[in-house]
Amino acid sequence: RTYARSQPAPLVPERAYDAAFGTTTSNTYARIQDTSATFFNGPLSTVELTGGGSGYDVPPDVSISGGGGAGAQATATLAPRSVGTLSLSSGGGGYTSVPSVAITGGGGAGATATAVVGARALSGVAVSANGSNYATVPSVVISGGGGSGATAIAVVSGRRVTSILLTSAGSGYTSPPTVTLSGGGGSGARGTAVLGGASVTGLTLTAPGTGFTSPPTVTIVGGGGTGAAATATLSPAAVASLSLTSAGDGYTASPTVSFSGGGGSGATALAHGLTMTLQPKSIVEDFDPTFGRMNAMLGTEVPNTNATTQTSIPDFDTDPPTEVLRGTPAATRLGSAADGTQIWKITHNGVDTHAVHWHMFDVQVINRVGWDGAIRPPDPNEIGWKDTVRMNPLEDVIVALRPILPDVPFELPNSVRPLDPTSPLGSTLGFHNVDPTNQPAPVTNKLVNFGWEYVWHCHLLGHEENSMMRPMAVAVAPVAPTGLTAQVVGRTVRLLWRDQSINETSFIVQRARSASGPWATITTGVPPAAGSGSTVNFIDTSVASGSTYVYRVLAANVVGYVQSYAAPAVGYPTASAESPSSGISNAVTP
Ligand SMILES: [Cu+2]
Repeated sequence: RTYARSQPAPLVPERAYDAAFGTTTSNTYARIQDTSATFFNGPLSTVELTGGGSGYDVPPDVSISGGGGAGAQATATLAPRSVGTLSLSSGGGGYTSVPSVAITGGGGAGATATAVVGARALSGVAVSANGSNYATVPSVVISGGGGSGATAIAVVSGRRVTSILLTSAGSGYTSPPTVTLSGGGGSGARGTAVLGGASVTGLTLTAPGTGFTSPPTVTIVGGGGTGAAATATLSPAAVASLSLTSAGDGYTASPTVSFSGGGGSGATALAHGLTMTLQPKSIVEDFDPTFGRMNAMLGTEVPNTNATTQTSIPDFDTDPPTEVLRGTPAATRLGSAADGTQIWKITHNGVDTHAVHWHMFDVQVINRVGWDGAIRPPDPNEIGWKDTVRMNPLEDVIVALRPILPDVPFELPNSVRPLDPTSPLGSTLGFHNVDPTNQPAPVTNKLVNFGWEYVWHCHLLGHEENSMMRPMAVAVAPVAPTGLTAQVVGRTVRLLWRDQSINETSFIVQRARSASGPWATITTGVPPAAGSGSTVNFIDTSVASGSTYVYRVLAANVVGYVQSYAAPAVGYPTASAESPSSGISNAVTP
């Protein structure tokens, strides 16, 4: 136990390892049909909305608690919505006809509304006929038109009615009332009531529209008036999505995700830890065609195949590497999918038990699962880091593994060699010519970058000496380039930098409009320099005039058999490790 606790914690948390490593975890056994594994071992990877709930006016707050960790945060987004209500904030005035209502913006469309204009007062009474013979002022009666209270007096001059003065405007008129003049000894005078402007008293939503993510703008125009204004409120909605804004750390079990506020209820969610693909590998037992003896080989496995498709793809030791990894120094646990760790699911299509060994790897047995589906935890003597694991017939073994990168006081070069060192370059003899997806993919003997070249093999001599051994290519990040300068030359920008690495396979040039990014990759294909210390240049011809560009450069190390194939073949896998970026340099084009 003391020894175990001096080691890095298990890659994949599992109860069987708790006593040895002082951890408290739940099991993460892989089943026979699994193609990926999910577990909690630090940060969260995603939060999954399992129920949207209903009635939310604004996105609810999301809280993540428990599970042994802290710091994870998420935000909720509501589903696109309809307009629920319109609220008149000002009726304005002076409307002599019904104005139109426009509902715009907010990400949606299709919402329509009509305005309701209030009842009106009179603005005046016009004399439409003066009449004659008025000895005294006639009386004026205003009636009808739906309203009441309007009063007026007539003005007589030269025995004619020359004007009618409104003494009270009344209210509630929806159409012009009738004006009647009587008395005063004369006849023939007539008046016409003129309605005044009104305010908007209401809005009627005639279609709620769809797709609104924020309240749209309501505009009231026309109708002769001014000043009417309104706001829209969206209808309540369900939570439509969640975004993990901070992954937190320290989670060893699923935390609780809860929702509060926002006016609604019922939203539910699950937090997920890390999910990693199980890399399908196989042990195949064929027959040697020359001597008829059994010939065990390592290879890959096509997942989810059926009875009519071969599932195992055996590989010679000279076939292109199918085990390629990113090397990450000082990885202490499987905290992210990019830290160089892989999980292999090795299925054993045969009858012998093999002692399979990985050179320079930390290997953790997660579990075994028989072809009958029975899950078998690691044996007591398998708790801890291993580099050799027993492979039983008709059983899958699931292991997490990562390459050990020893600290060395100098940079190590890549292993670049012919696939088959016993054959001339250009030879096409002696390869299986099948890629890991089981598609034909012809191979030519050529120089291949194996990076830091490790192997895995059976430890039984009769097997390993008969090709039950495969190379593994580990990509180790180069040293970052230095001394980047960017210089405007004519209509281009010329970059110069100093190579500091002996294991780069290319340089990556990235460009941004400011030092804080975002960075766009201009090219991944600047050829490597010979040795380290030499100057490398690249000319960026895709620049506009009058612009500021910020540049940085990275060195990349790509391992594996690099070759493109026509679909459906996907070819052989490669892995890339990039250096940190160089310093930045600016150029301002004229
Ligand atoms: Cu063996």
